[in-house]
Amino acid sequence: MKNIVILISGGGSNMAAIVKTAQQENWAQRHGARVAAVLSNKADAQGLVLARAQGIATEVLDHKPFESREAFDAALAAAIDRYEPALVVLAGFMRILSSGFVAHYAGRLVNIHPSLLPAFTGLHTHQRAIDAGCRFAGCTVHQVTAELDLGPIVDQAVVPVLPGDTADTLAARVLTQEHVMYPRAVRALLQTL
Ligand code: NHR
Ligand code: GAR
Repeated sequence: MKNIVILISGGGSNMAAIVKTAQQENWAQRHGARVAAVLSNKADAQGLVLARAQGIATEVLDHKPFESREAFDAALAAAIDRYEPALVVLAGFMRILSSGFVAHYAGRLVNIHPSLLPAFTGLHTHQRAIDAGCRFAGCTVHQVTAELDLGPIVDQAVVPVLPGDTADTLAARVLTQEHVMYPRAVRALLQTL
């Protein structure tokens, strides 16, 4: 079985979209793949509730008690590796990962980022796209490398920026596209692994 481990920090709607698609399309039978675990650095991440309700293993690893980023990343990698993952999926995971962590998962670590990369790497992408006067925004699935948000692009989706948009209304429009694109991208990646 190809195990997928998903890392979240918050709502987990992208994680839920992947889990739902995996069930609907019967990835276990058709692709020999399953979502084996959902890990969060936040104990109160809403996505954990959703994952538990689906019978998926969940773990919380709070980054705050660790004395360095590297120490947290080493503990996180140890937790992930217990599931022997074919693919590690960042879905609203909010901690920057050190180069050692990224190297350990080279070629099997992906992220979804809420902008049309390489525009607007980092945080607060929607407000920055509005402030820049962008007519279009969107989201990008990319391989994770040590360079933040600049790994090879796997797929993108575009949405219009509409008059009167706020960061929240634009984020909601982008998020609906994320939910379509990310399960599709994960399925395509699984077939290459
Ligand atoms: N790590 C590496 N090495 N490379 C990438 O491309 C990564 C990554 C870790 C996360 C997701 C990314 C996004 O899609 C991601 C891509 C968090 C931050 C951030 O500044 C930036 C980008 C992303 C995720 N995090 C702060 C930090 O100090 C904490 C912010 C918070 O807790 O709210 O880690 O946008
Ligand atoms: C998504 O829009 C995702 O692209 C973005 O956060 C949201 C998470 O939603 N990711 C980042 O900003 C990573 N820094 P979700 O938890 O409901 O999937």
